[in-house]
Amino acid sequence: MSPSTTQTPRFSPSDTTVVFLLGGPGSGKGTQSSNLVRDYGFTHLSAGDLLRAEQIREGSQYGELIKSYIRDGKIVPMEITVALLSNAMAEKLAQSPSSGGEGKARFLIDGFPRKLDQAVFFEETVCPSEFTLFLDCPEEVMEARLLKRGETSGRDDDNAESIRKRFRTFVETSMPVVDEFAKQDKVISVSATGEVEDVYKRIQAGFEKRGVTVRTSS
Ligand code: UP5
Ligand code: MG
Repeated sequence: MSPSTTQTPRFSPSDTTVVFLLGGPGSGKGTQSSNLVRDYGFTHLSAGDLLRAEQIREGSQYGELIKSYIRDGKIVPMEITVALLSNAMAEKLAQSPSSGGEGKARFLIDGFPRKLDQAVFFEETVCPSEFTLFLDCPEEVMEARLLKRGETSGRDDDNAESIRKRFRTFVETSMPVVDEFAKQDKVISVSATGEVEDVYKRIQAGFEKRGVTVRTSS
């Protein structure tokens, strides 16, 4: 995104790599993240997981708000999500500072940004992204996966009604983020149907093309 202000981001892309991982609900973001953490040394930050943790954190002033937004498949106000992500990044960097160059810290931000203004705000205030990995998956495949997961997940939004709302939000609000990054030639788009391992092979091929090197320890 082109910056609209001269604000300096909290983390510099010269020692921190940020990759966004986007895709519809149930496209396999969480599943493929585990593979990417193992083979590329990413620190995985799922915006949805951070919000769900904040929702149940004792003393959080946002618990009820997050709960109702997630159940309705709506996007939580970005100040909350960006603060959670930015603080999680700072925490990780405090534990293991980036050594720059080949040892540059790598963050895989799963399920964020979900709206164009979030992308702009994050890149201006937190860290510009290197690229976006997009998992492209038809709704009927995602729906079947989510309904199956809903039998055991306990997630408030894994029911037919919430899934429908999540799909609508994704198409209307989140897909424009992917389209915008694609215009900037910053998207690796991968078909997310078929076996988990086959999807992962496509991701690896995309990463190789882009010159992302394998790294086994984070
Ligand atoms: N599965 C995965 N890959 C498979 C494959 N190839 N073949 C067969 N099965 C496969 O996978 C979903 C299910 O499918 C699992 O059971 C898996 O085993 C199986 P998963 O990897 O969990 O998919 P993922 O894309 O991560 O699905 P998720 O449900 O997490 O996606 P959402 O984008 O809906 O969820 P998220 O947690 O990111 O967001 C939830 C809500 O939080 C949003 O709707 C929104 O209300 C809120 N939110 C914000 O407001 N702001 C944010 O920035 C982020 C979230
Ligand atoms: Mg997920």
